[in-house]
Amino acid sequence: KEEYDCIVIGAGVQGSFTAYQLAKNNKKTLLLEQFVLPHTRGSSHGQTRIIRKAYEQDFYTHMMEECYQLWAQLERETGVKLYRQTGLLVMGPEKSENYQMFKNTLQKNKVPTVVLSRDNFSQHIPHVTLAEGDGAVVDITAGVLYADRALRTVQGQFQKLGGVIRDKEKVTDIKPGPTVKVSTSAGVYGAKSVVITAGPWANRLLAHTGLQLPLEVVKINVCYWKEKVPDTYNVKKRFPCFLLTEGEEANEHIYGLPSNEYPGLVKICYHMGSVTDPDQRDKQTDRSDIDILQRYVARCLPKLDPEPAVVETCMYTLTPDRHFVLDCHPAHRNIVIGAGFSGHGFKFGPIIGKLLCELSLGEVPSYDLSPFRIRRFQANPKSAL
Ligand code: PYC
Repeated sequence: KEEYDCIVIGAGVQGSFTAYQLAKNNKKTLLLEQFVLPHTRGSSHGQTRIIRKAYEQDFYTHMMEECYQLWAQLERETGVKLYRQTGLLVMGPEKSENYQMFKNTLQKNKVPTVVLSRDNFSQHIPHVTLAEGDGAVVDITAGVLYADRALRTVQGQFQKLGGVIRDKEKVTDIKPGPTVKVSTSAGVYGAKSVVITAGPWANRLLAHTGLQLPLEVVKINVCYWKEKVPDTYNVKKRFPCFLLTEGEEANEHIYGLPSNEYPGLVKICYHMGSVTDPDQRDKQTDRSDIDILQRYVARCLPKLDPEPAVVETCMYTLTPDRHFVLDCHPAHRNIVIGAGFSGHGFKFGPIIGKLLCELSLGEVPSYDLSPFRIRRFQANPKSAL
């Protein structure tokens, strides 16, 4: 059997950055992926993602400070452009707790922002309706990450450092021990530590180790909306990404990105979907998230056709509190878990990679991981399986 210092299971954004960090630390690392790479069957595909420091909780904003630097470092190392600054417009009921949490976190952490008043809103953000009672603040350094390109780039760097990627190799068993034994559809490997970053498949893999986490997998309809007049909401016209904390249509966030990857099409998604089996996601045909978005687009984005022109699929793996799981396995400390990214993890890839690498090397993690520990689920039995 082939021996490694570490095996990372799942080559999405979190697994790929973890493998890259391990290889940078001179660890002999194997990155396993069940599908042929690149693929669109998990949660890391698509041309763009939002990057932002605007968050309800400080701890994410703090992590993003360093994370922006790590994205820039990867850009410098490779000469590949991965980030484009657009700003992020945060809107929501001025008096709501959620909107105030975003605004406070930005201001407390001295993130460069512009607060827009109702009077000057349409001058800065034309063709968007700000609902009665809504406030608006722009996180200036936010922008777009080129997601597919980022994934290819980090995997390429990992391989340049001597890392091994084996795709189309599904893990069939994990046997914990001082040397963890990982069996796949193609072979058996041993490693001093294993990192599980399998996205929607996390619990399937954890079942081999006697652990289940309270994770729920939902299917997201990623909708693209056609501009009635080309380039109204275009990245080149400095139209920003946006986030509506809550609105007339629903309580969950609505996100938008300026037209960029598909000319004339603006990406807008609802931050919730319907429960799915990750291997059967095409069987989940619920469109209630699309109905919500249609009503929102008709109300607030008058220069878009309120019928999605393209609908793509993604999956979120949700935890009960929507915070990540970044921890060692409670019974097998050399098995490390990165899971439950709850639809907002992509932008954190470089810092998650660093943290999971630190955990797998037995180092003290660079950030306080208490919001991300598994024991929080045990403290609240309702949220544990
Ligand atoms: O976390 O910014 C985000 C995001 C946008 C769409 C889904 N998640």
